[in-house]
Amino acid sequence: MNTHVSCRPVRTTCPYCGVGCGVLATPTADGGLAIKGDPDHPANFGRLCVKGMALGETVGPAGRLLSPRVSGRQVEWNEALDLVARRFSEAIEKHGPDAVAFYVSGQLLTEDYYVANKLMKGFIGSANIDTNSRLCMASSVAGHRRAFGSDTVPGRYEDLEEADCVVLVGSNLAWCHPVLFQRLARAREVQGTKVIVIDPRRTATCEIADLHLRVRPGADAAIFNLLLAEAERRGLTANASVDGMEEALTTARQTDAAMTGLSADELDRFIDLWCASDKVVTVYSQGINQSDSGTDKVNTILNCHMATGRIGRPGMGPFSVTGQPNAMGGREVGGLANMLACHLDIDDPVHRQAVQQFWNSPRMPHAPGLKAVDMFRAVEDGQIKALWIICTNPAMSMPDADRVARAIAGCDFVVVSDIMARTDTTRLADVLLPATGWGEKDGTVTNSERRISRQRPTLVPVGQARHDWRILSEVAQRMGWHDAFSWSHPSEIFGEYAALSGVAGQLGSDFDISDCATINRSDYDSMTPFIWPRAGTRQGKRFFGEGTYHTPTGRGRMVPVVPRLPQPATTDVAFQLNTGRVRDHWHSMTRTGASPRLSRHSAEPCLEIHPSDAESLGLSPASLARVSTPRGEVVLRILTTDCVAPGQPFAPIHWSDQTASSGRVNGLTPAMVDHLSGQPALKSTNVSITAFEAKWYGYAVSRHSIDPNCEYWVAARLAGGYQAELAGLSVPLDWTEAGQRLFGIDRKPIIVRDDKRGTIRLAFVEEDRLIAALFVSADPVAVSRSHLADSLLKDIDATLLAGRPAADRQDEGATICACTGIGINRLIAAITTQKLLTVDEVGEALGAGANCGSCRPEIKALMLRLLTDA
Ligand SMILES: Nc1nc2c(c(=O)[nH]1)N[C@H]1C(S)=C(S)[C@@H](COP(=O)(O)OP(=O)(O)OC[C@H]3O[C@@H](n4cnc5c(=O)[nH]c(N)nc54)[C@H](O)[C@@H]3O)O[C@H]1N2
Ligand SMILES: Nc1nc2c(c(=O)[nH]1)N[C@H]1C(S)=C(S)[C@@H](COP(=O)(O)OP(=O)(O)OC[C@H]3O[C@@H](n4cnc5c(=O)[nH]c(N)nc54)[C@H](O)[C@@H]3O)O[C@H]1N2
Ligand code: SF4
Ligand SMILES: [Mo]
Repeated sequence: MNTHVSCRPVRTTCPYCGVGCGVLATPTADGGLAIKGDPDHPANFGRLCVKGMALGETVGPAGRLLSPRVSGRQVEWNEALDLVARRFSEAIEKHGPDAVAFYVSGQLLTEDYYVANKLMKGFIGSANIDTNSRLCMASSVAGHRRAFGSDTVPGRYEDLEEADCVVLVGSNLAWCHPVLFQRLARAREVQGTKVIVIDPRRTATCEIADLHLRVRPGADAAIFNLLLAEAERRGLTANASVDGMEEALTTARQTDAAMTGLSADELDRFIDLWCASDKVVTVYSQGINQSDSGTDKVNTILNCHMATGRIGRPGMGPFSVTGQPNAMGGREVGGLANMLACHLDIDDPVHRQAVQQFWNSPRMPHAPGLKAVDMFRAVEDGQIKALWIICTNPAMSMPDADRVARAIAGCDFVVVSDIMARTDTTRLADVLLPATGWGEKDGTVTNSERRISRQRPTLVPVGQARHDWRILSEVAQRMGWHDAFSWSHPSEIFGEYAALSGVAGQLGSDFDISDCATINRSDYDSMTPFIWPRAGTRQGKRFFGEGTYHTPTGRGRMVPVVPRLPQPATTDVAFQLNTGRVRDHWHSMTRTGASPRLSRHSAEPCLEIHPSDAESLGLSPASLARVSTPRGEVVLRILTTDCVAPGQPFAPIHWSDQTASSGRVNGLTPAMVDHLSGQPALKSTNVSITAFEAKWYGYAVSRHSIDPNCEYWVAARLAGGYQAELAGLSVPLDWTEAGQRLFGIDRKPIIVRDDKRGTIRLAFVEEDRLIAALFVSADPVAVSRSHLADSLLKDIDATLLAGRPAADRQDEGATICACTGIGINRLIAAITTQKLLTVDEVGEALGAGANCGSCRPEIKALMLRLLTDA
């Protein structure tokens, strides 16, 4: 169990999304953490979303990797580190520096990232270090560099509050950047900001939209081309400080509006609103970046802002919001295979030499290294002999993930550093190294608005876990580079990095934080969040507002873009599968999956599909479907909804082999990339869908973990236990035995059969307490999940086998407010009987939506639905 470092609240930063909220974490007597938003942090001013609020539930020792392992055997650190250093050195000696690779993560701290980059680029002498940001931010990076001459995000959060119009394109801000969304929603309430959402799906973000454009998937570039041409016609581009305007305009004028799938009226409204608002911010995210023409799409957005001068001043600008807590820090520190540290250019010999000199390093690569998709291809081809994966789970998050998993499994030597013992990737490692996790780690991160904040430790590392920077340094030292990796505290690494940024600044880089170069440990410890460049330093406060860019001419570069649509679906593969995130889970769920609170909102991977598609496929709601491509297959629960358009189903990315029998959607996606950025197209995969012919469906709850061995299962945490959704292709001969095996229990269950309805219910009871229960039915099991979950905590009552609460007890239904556990049924009852009219009134009456606010868009949508149904 974790023990305390201190009992006072510690100021730290949330480890999830790129909003980068400040957190006050106070160790509790039971070794956990009490969590509150930091009222003084300028990203969130005290607010936290439900994921941040639940951090205390995710820091326990359960499932953590506690000691180094070699081929599954627990070993001492020295043995593991010696082995890693030796195998990397041998591979380099025999096959050259490009025979090894690091695949790292935007969830590393800047200090970790700096050390990994220094080791690979400066000392091993290869640029084969790439990061999961390739799957996330690479198209934005490439677009920025083309347009601005540097990867600089000019926006700030307050711009969303100061704008007259905010466009959210390919961004589900309500679920993926919830606190920033709340800031926007508040500004809209106060000053009537116009909000436009461009997304083929109707998402929770649309709850605050004045206009929702259901763009044809992939057609965004066409919209921004049409906008550019019209802005010019209206005389808005007269004072642009750009090169290449004519070419961009000529191409833009040729755009066929029909391509967007939108009506002339919708397009007019969008263009009118955008052109009428001097202060306009265009926020974009994965619906733009994750495309095989993502960089071009980014540039169509940047074109509009640069051409109209709507950039770099309060309330205006293009704003690529970063996904991971340190996606931005990783870009600054040069974590991508085609970048050097501090926004320097790996293709520029002067830059390379300056960095080499600063590092006093033996060698430097002369060219960019392998980008993620190519890196795993090189692993597959046997070109990479030693691979180190740190803080990311590529066997589930890379496109064509099964192929990536096979490539990793076939690699000569694979090291994985993770905080958890079992993930889809750790199971493929030769050497497993236990890293410290959030709450234990110590360093800095940069959020979407370029604000550098501290993550501070509150807990003592579990087991033998070590910091990622330290593990990397210890390997580097064993490879013979003692002095260059001899830090004893992250403040020393940060200081060195800041000093390097001064060298970069001399070469014209905008990333210059050299005022921190002499930082000492106590200043580092008391560092308050700051946006670079700091006011008063050489660079001033805002980028590009004066019309000066980082290009050789000092003018912005417009890029002509011919919009391209993804490959259309065919009769064989009739559906374009969209993928993305759910509200309360984070990526492969290694952390959020541990929290009962976060597991309530979506406990199962669902295929959101239009009712007309489901009907034509003969799929009834809540049944199961096989979704397949030539690469693989997943089985998902059918959720019929008109939030998705016909032909465009949506599936979440979060389920891995650890949490579901076959929920890993990247088994389906192709490794097709944008040729400029190397970012894969993860948002549109042509798939076919057929019924999964389940002979039985089951739902299980248990105080102890559940061990399913049927064809379909999805497991989740509950308060006080576990649950599993189940289904099988053949019916077990003996349900008692099947139940006993499922729960690992020998005793006999109470069994209730209803042959007419085809249902069987088993309850395992111990001294009047429910230990486990299994509900089986020929159709999707219709029992109240929330009631059964609650009954785990309470004494069994006679209603249990009915699977729903007694008449005098409320059945919550699906959880909406994860903080209070309030479900849809209680909300409906309260809204209708108490005649509640606003989300705030619901908050006052029930408490729902009044805490972290993550569920406010859903409560609002529910109220609207009740109003229209009434
Ligand atoms: N709850 C939660 N929050 C997260 C994360 C998480 O795992 N869980 N992860 C974080 C990370 S790393 C990232 S990168 C961000 C991602 O944040 P977002 O990019 O906002 O999230 P996604 O759900 O991936 O996709 C956004 C939207 O793009 C839409 N889209 C798909 N195709 C198109 C298209 O052709 N055009 C347009 N305009 N839209 C399209 C999808 O329908 C989806 O609603 O979220 C961060 N925040
Ligand atoms: N189809 C589809 N695929 C996608 C996306 C999509 O929208 N659609 N989105 C893509 C995007 S934007 C992203 S960012 C990726 C994310 O994909 P991944 O980065 O692969 O997902 P995570 O689950 O966050 O993996 C992080 C791993 O690091 C471990 N970890 C956590 N903290 C630490 C630490 O401090 N140190 C170490 N060493 N390990 C730690 C966790 O246990 C976990 O195993 O997925 C991408 N894949
Ligand atoms: S919005 Fe939520 S997940 Fe993102 S940093 Fe803030 S609390 Fe964490
Ligand atoms: Mo991401």
